[in-house]
Amino acid sequence: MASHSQSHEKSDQPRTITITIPSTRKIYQIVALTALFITTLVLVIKGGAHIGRKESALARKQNMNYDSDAKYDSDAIKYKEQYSYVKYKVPEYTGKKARATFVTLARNNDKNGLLSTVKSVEDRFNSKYQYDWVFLNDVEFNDDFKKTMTALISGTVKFGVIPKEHWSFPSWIDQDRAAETRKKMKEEKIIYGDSIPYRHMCRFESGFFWRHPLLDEYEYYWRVEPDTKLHCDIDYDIFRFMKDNKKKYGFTISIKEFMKTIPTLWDTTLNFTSLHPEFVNKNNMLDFISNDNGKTYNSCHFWSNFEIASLDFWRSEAYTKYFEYLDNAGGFFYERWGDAPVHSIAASLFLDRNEIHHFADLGYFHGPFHQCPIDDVFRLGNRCACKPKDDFTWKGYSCNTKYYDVNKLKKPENWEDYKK
Ligand SMILES: Nc1nc2c(ncn2[C@@H]2O[C@H](COP(=O)(O)OP(=O)(O)OP(=O)(O)O)[C@@H](O)[C@H]2O)c(=O)[nH]1
Ligand SMILES: *[C@@H]1O[C@H](CO)[C@@H](O)[C@H](O)[C@H]1NC(C)=O
Ligand SMILES: [Mg+2]
Repeated sequence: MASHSQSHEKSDQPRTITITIPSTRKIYQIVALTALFITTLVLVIKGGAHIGRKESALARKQNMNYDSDAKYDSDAIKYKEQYSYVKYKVPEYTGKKARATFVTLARNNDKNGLLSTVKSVEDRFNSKYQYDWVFLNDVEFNDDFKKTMTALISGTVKFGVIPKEHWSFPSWIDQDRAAETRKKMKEEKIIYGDSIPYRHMCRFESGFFWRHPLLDEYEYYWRVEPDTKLHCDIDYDIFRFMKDNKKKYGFTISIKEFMKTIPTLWDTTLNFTSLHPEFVNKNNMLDFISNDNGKTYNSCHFWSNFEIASLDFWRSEAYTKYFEYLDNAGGFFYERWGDAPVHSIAASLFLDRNEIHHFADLGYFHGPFHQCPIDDVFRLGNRCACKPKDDFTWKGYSCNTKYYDVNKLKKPENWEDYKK
């Protein structure tokens, strides 16, 4: 704001000077005018800076209130504020909508990685329905991030800070043991093996994102990560599809996990289910995640950087207790448990298999894998901007073939042409 007023004043300056003729009186006038001009300039700049300060003081105050009070439910209202930056306009959707939102966990420096991601989601889907978008961060989002995302997104955009206790070591974690693991995983060159923030991220996505007060009002969410992309047009309301068809968990890509990151996750899970057999669904999908009827985990999981799912599932007693059990076991820090296997094991055990849905039709990219519909009629009809030969769905390292087999789903005619 300050810099804008400044450049405007500057452009007036040459005009004032060119009308002067050198005489003593004129020189006095010039000096007086220049002084007046500088004073005005200073006042304008100060005014702008003052407004800037006021905004950040407000943001600081809200943040402080939040940090100082862990009872985030009662503080929810402070986060409901909408930013009123410049925003792109679309024809307003007035049809029926689900109670749903996009949710993105990001750092301030993820802004650039989100530009084309958000644009692809808006262009392919959201400009038609204008669903909200919630951004969460372990520190406050800066103004640049907020105004950029607000400008790109057709729905209401909200920014939240994660409470400290959702992004830190729980008291019962033995720090030496956690440090020992990181050292060992670094030596073994396990990706993110020595990272502390990555572990906080995995624990947060497993147990806490859905508890943020900004998500309280929603029933479904769609998780979006920076540097991902939607390849195809989506011309139906995906959230209403979830609700109308009683779906609780939707995925695009499934894949095998790196077992060195989760050596005791399955045994910990078995200990939990023997304590709580009542949570295991009678029509579960154990055969997707285990090849030996539950003795061992086959490492198949839904790639959770994309998720369209029910928040009520994570809020359920089964999942809440499961997460608590895992968190107490400490594997987020003593190993490197990812939110993908945690979510996937829970969905496969606690949901009815009919509540899980494979979105085969969206076209999706998160490095290094693509989902690209191999059916020509569909791909061309939905303007998919991807190459079917890049499609990961039917390749050996994917778990989708297994998913289709255990659920007796019909694969596309030409799927075997895309196995390699
Ligand atoms: N606020 C915040 N967000 C983070 C942090 N680390 C990761 N994230 C977000 O958490 C999500 C997952 O992190 P990624 O680094 O993409 O993890 P990944 O998908 O396993 O790994 P990549 O293959 O590198 O994408 C993304 O939405 C990130 O923006 C962090 O320290 N702070
Ligand atoms: C599971 O429970 C058994 C019996 O209490 C125990 O010996 C074992 O260590 C537990 N496994 C894990 C991974 O927690
Ligand atoms: Mg990622």
